[in-house]
Amino acid sequence: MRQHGTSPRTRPRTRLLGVLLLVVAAGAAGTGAAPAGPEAAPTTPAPAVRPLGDVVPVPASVRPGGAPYTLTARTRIQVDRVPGGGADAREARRIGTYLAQVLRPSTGYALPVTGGDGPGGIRLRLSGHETALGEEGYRLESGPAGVTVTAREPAGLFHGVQTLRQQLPASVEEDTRQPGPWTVAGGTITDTPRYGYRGAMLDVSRHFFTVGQVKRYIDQLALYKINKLHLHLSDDQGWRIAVDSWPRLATHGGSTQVGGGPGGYYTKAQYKDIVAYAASRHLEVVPEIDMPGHTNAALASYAELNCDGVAPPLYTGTEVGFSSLCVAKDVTYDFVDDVVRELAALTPGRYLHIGGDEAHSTSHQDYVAFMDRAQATVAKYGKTVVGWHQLTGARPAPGALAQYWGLDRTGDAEKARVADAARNGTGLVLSPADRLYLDMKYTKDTPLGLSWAGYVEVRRSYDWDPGAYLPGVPAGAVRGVEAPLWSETVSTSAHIDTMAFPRLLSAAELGWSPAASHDWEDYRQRLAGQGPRLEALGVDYHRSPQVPWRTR
Ligand code: TNX
Repeated sequence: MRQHGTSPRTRPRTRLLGVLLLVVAAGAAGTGAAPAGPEAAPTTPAPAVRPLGDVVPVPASVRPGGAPYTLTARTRIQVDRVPGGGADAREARRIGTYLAQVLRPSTGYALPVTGGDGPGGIRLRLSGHETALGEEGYRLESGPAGVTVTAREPAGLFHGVQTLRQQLPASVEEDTRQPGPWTVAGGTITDTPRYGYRGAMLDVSRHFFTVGQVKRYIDQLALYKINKLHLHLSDDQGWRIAVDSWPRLATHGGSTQVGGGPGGYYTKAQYKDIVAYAASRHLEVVPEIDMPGHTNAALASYAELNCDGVAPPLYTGTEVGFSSLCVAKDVTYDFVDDVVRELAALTPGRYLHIGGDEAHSTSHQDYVAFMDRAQATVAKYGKTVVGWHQLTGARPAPGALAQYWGLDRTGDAEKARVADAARNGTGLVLSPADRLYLDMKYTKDTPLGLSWAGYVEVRRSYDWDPGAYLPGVPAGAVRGVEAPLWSETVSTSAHIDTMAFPRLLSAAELGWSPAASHDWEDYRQRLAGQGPRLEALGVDYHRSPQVPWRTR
């Protein structure tokens, strides 16, 4: 289930310090955990109970109180029978099994997943009456007899399970048996997300990532309630998805990457495997084919797509803005139709992203004409268009989403164009490059990454409000946030770890938690508590000096 990939696992260096911190944490929790006296053996961590709500993203409502619950060797995971059964019942059961798989290796408990609705133990229940919990919300109730997670929809149960996981000690994430105890503070959490779109983008074009590497990232995203995985499947340097009607896109266009090297592509079966794995973690895949610019890999694969009929060589550099599909040729639209049709058929999600950024070698008139036709094709195959925010300079289709990647310092005219589109019904997903681009260096000393948008340390990634970011945008127009990870300099899972973590958690919290909970001091303390968890998962995150990281 958990894949540790290529990432190095770090081990605690100062066991004693860890014990002291655990004692402090237990005391602060005020949950009645037995205080460890001076006689406590330094190698046995004192019982530590994480205060209720000490999770990322912070829940909408936390009411601590009452005695905690401690898992035992006899704990069962009960999944209530759903009246009428059906797909939701099967999914609830599957979520129970997923939770058991997370908890079994470290606790060493059997944790049988059973039907029934008896009291005690861990209980997962779906209830259609819980309308206030919406599509993704949940309630977690913890007391001495057990922990119950209630939701209206399976997605809510899944998110509630992530909260339960984070309430347990970080060592629960280990894949070998740990001492415990496995205690969840008492009280009630009631939680629903601020935004429905909480995304992460992985650029698999500049460097190719295997199915296993993508699944590893999906598992990491799920822990923080991210619900969209945007895959940037094509760019100048590589085409990464098999298309039956244009096979050379993958076999030729996918045969290299930035800096040379073998590249790669997903077969249709592999892509479906990613989509299914993402769905099992309640993430929707948003596939992107970037058009009409960023298309050198396609142009190199088929000479007829070029205005001059000559295929350029494959490209392994990192410049942008030099390529364009031939807007005047009919064959271009046959190509777009075939690609969108095949990709839409593989993708159960609502969205299809058509890029539209940095089309610097396409005239404005051509750009508008091309985007009109490309958007119509997406609608023809039943999907909702997403485009980079340059789409707002053309004619966004009704219902389209524009992904804003400008900066604080982006000019007023460009921001006003985006705001105009938002007032006219275009939804916005916010990915400001100087806040949420995970490929920006943290500081000048960060070995990987780019810095065209500036340096983005953890506080900068967190300390802004998506609801008040662009002037003149109506509240309902902001659909959420997304953290893109471009991969010009990123080529391994260890690279993903250090660039995405911990900044990805900023996006997760901005997307999920209520605006009123925004507080850097509180956030950095909770973030500090994620350090040991990420370590236990084998995630080699950036040890930002802005965060008072806790050691294990
Ligand atoms: C801008 S933002 C790009 C990408 C680059 C990225 C590097 C956007 C839609 N395009 O092509 O990879 O910057 O940070």
